[in-house]
Amino acid sequence: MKHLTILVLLYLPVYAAYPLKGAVKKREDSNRNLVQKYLENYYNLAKDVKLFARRQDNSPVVRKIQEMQKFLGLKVTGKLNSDTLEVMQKPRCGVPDVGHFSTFPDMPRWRKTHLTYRIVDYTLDLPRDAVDSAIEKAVKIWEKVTPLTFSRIYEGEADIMITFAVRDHGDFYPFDGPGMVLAHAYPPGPEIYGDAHFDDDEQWTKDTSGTNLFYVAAHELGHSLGLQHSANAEALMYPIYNTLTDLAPFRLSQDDVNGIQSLYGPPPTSPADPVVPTESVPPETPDMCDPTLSFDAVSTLRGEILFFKDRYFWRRSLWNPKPELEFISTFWPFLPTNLDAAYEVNSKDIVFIFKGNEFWAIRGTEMQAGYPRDIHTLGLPPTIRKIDAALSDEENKTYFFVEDKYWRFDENSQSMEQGFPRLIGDDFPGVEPKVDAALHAFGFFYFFSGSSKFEFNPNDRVVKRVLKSNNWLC
Ligand SMILES: *[C@@H]1O[C@H](CO)[C@@H](O)[C@H](O)[C@H]1NC(C)=O
Ligand SMILES: [Ca+2]
Ligand SMILES: [Zn+2]
Ligand SMILES: [Zn+2]
Repeated sequence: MKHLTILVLLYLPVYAAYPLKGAVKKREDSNRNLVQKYLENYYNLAKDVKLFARRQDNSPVVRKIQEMQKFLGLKVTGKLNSDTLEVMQKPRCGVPDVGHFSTFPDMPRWRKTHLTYRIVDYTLDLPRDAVDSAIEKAVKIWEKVTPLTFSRIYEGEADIMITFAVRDHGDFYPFDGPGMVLAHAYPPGPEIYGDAHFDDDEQWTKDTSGTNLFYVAAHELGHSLGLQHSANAEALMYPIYNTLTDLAPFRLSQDDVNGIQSLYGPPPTSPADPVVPTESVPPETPDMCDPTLSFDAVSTLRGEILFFKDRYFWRRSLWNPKPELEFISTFWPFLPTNLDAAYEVNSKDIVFIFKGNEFWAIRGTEMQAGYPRDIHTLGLPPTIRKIDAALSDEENKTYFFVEDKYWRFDENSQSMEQGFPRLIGDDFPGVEPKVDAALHAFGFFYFFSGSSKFEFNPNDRVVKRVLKSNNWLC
């Protein structure tokens, strides 16, 4: 606890400068407890974290506060300002926002498309049929956008066991009385995995006068199906419970739909289509040595090469011959999955990431202010809905590849150059459109197309070699 005394004195110096009166002291103590618990519970702050006596901008606690501010969409200051304290006191889900990838075994999705759920016990706040219908409605939300089907069972072990409980309830995460934590749920797997627990010290309601059961259940079922928290405040999977004013127009955000479909794929298009899980469900983890492997996007980042695929990426460092597979969300929780393109502007230490009509700018793990932006602000014509690939060369020229054409953008003047688009086939002879991903590295332009990679020399404008897309990984 000593280190948090230091923390609070550092960041709320107004209290430290005067003799502490009882009320201020009390508030300070409760803020201190709140911050410590919040960062430990949701941001994986180590319980024995050491703080330095003097202010350190990169101390673990400051970094955790920044991480939290970024995730929750607050101004990133690293300081416990009133906005931050206010958000920390809002009701929320009990599942951590970051840092559980290593804690939970790696079982992020169900390997079957038919799932069972069981309502094991009930809250007394609502009639039973109101609980039944709230849960059923929450299940339908996910059923509609995936190939998954659900059935309710009344005894025995269901995939998703739903319980209401107070305080200690047999897992390591006791509930906390009225307010704060509303519920939590476990990712897919056997036994407790997949289960959803609701804090019965909340006032559960059908409408929005108390805590709306349907809304919280829909969020928790997202976890039961394998989703983690989203940093997108519009998303159902955002960790904070936003007091609802109206439920009628409830719909999943695109962020939620993208997330769940990256795990299970979209629903079958018509009832006549058979559900073929092997086709509609993407492979668990892509195999970097799969000879047919293609990439969504490839970019350098501070001397490493990143290969993006679905919701993963491989990091290939020149210092470490063994590529590491990571979740995109571990590093950049605000980014979508299944990216379109990525490129680094070395001189600015920024990587730009593209998906659909949006793009993001990141420096290390930080999102730059003012993003995502619309790709048309770069000067691409309105008919372009997405780009396929991008790279930036040492002249600060960025190439955007779309179908069989490309545009060139000047990073110095921040404008699209005249005379474009041009045909890829005319200016990069030997490169086959369409391009999945592109990279500027080692003096070459690399074009990834399916399982092939074209090594193009921009000086004499010829393809030197055709390689396997994954030859740097495998
Ligand atoms: C590229 O941009 C950086 C900073 O934005 C600048 O310092 C550098 O001179 C530029 N290089 C060229 C070749 O224009
Ligand atoms: Ca609670
Ligand atoms: Zn949650
Ligand atoms: Zn529990």
